[in-house]
Order: sequence, then structure tokens, then C-alpha cells
Amino acid sequence: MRRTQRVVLISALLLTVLIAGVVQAADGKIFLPMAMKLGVPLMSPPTAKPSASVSPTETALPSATASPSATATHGTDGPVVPPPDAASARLQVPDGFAVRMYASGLREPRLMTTGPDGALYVASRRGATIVRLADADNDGLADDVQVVASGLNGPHNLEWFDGAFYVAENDKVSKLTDLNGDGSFTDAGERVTVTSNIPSGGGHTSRTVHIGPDGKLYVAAGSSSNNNIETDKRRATILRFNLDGSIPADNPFAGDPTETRRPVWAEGLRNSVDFLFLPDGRLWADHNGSDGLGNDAPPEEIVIQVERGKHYGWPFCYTPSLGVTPAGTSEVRDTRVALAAPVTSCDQVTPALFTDEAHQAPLGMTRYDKSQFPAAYQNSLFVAYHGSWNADQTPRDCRVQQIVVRDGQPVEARPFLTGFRDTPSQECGSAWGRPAGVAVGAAGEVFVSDDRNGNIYRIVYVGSEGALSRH
Ligand SMILES: [Ca+2]
Ligand SMILES: [Ca+2]
Ligand SMILES: [Ca+2]
Repeated sequence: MRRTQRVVLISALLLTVLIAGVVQAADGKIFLPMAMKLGVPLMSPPTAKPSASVSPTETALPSATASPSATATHGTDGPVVPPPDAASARLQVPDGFAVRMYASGLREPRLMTTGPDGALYVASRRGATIVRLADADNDGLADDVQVVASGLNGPHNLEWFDGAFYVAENDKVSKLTDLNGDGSFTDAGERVTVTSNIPSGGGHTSRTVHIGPDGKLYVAAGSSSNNNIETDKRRATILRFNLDGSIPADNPFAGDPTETRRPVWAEGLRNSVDFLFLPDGRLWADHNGSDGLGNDAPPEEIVIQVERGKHYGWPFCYTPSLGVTPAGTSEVRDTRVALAAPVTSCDQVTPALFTDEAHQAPLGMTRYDKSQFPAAYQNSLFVAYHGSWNADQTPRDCRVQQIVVRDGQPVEARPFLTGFRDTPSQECGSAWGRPAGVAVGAAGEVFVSDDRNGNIYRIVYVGSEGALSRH
């Protein structure tokens, strides 16, 4: 179906739905009954078989601008760059880069990954779905929003491993396997629970799963509070499981008398929203520090090298330095919280490798492991800063930050994608947008999810020649 036809068809459908009345649930979820009845042929990519069992709850939109792809530009031998749009009009990237809207209309997109088919897969938390965003016609715009799994409980991220997606939901890790090969994970037996031995419910509700080089499941679970000692020892940790959900015998606390401590791999992590494994096997996690210690404390621990059985300080201690943590640094007390087992001194906990200004709220992080970007960006981390919300603080910016890594160490932080706020005093909660996830695409582009306005941005390097006109 040509784009213009599709736009007309979708417009007609949306009008019909509006006339029929949009069903809005108490929790704010909006359902489009007409689209659900029709199934998804109008949203299926050209390469995917229609699947009547898929019930889209996303308000799927056609490719963001619906502009004729003939006006898209290519670099000399570089990537396709769609026409200027709302994203390029608003957001800033360094010279030589271009940012465009890749998809829109998603419902709280959070973390993302590139699937085995090269498409971008996004955890849509409020949509309760996993959506697939492919660009089969290579115009730099997602062809459509294809819901490939639905009815999930606050899905926050997913990772592909050994023929399946592992999805972190609020209260469990699920495994999605496309048994019948139709491109979706909604048929009988295609979704199974790997483990529900993770904390559920409130406070920090996001969960994040990655598979380690040891073939184990690692799951980050944040605290239930700002700075209280947790009774559920699975809170404020990174947990580790076998792929079947059982607890590995070599977990540091596998024999602990307190059952909730047995899956713990490392603790004292208030909210490590995302983490990754380096090629050498090291685990690096980000971290959201406590509130209520003022504008500049604690420095946000952007890169924590997480190791077996270690404690990283929260809620007792934090890394006091800014930037690269000097050798020999000890964490310092958050004197609001009395020391308690297992921490009797801040000297016992492990400081971060690298910090940035307080209250920036790093969420998704990724390591740039492709070559589409210049050498100065390769091997860097890109971290989505959600920005601060505290009204009594100077609001921190929401942006994507490049963390330069040199000789295996994070050494410098540089703004990469900015422009979400109208003014420096604006809180990110009321900004135009707010980045949440970052992923490297199959062709070396970088995708950024925006959980405030439901957009996915695509950033490519176009070279210095195209820098002035395209970004
Ligand atoms: Ca496309
Ligand atoms: Ca299937
Ligand atoms: Ca710490």
C-alpha cells in the first residue's frame, strides 16, 4: 500500500473511531475499538504476514511526516536523511549529525533494542506492549508501528538472546518466542514467565533485564523509597538468575538465610535503570541518586562498575567527586540514614567510576559499537538523562549525553542531543520531550525514545558537508 493511500485509510479509520467514541479506561489508556476489530493489516509492514491475533493498543501513526520519500536526501555515500521535521526543528545534535523523527504516537516508549531482523523493538510501558519499528523501504522513517506483544505489565526493556526476547515487566521477566514464525509473540505458548522472583509494585517500578556473557539473566530493580533501608533485599540491586529463573549456585548470597537476598548479585544501587556488558565482560550500570540533599548532591553516578557481591553505597553513602572518580576516593555519608548491616563504614562500599551533575536521572544507556559515527564517538556510551523534577531544585536538563570512554575508562561527558526544554529553568516534566532510551541501530544510527511525547528519534552522521543544512 502506498503511503498516501495508507494515510487516507488511517485518517478515515480514525475519524470513524472518533465518531464512534474513543474508549478511555480509568487509567488513561485509550483504546481504538475499530482498529482492534479490524486486526492489523493496515499496520503490518510489507514483509510481515498479517496476524489477526495482534491487538494494537498503540495509537499507531504512519511514518511521522508522511512526506514524499523522494525529497529525502542521501549523503555522498551516507545514510538516508528524511526531510526536516518537528524533531530537526527543535533538537540539536553536534555538527555533522542529523536528527529526525523515526516514529511517533507511542505510549511511553522506554528502552529499546535492535532485533535479529534488524528492526527496532521498543518497550511501550503505558501501552503494555512491545512494538516493532522496521524501515523496510529504507526512507529513514519507521514504516509503521507493529504491536508484536501486548498485555504486558509495565514492560520496560527487552533483549534478544538465543532465539527469544527476554522482557522485563514490573513483576516478572517473560520470554517471548515466535514459535509459528509469524513475526509476533501472541500465539499460544509464545510467552512464558521466566521468573517472578523480583520485587513488584511501587516506588521505582521499572525493571531492566540483560543477558551476561556468562549466559545468566541480570535484572535491575530499584528501591521502593528515596532513602529507606529496604526490607525486601531484592530492592535496590542487580539480581542474577539462570535462564530458567532458578538461582545460580555461585551467586554471592545463594545460601543467605534471608530468601530475598539469594538472587542478589550486587546491592546498594538505588535505581540502576540500565546497564550493559562491555566486550571484556565488565558490567557497567548507571544510577539515580537520592533526592533531598540539595541541588548538587549526590553527584549522579553515571557509570558504576558492578561486581559480584559488592555494595555500592545507597542509602548510606555516595560518591562525592564530579567526573572521573580519583583513585583512592571513598564514598561519603548521607547522614540522614544511620549505617546498618552490611555497611558499617563508607570505606566498605565501592564508588562509581564516573559521575555527572546531581539529579540528571540517567535512564537508558548503550555503547556505540558501530562505525557509522566518527571515531570520536565510537566506543562511547550514550546515556538518556531524564532530567530532574524537584521543584525546589534548579532543574537539570533532559538530554542524551555522550560519555567518552578511553583506555577502558569513562573520562568525559558531552551533550549529544539537546533542546527538549524551552528555558533552562523549565522542568523536564513539562518540557517538549524527555529522552528515556537509547539504542544503536543495525546500520549504526542511534535511536532515542521519548517517553513524554511518544516519539522515537533517529540520529545519523552525515558529515561536515551536510552539517549546516541538515541538522
Ligand atoms: Ca520506512
Ligand atoms: Ca507468533
Ligand atoms: Ca554509590
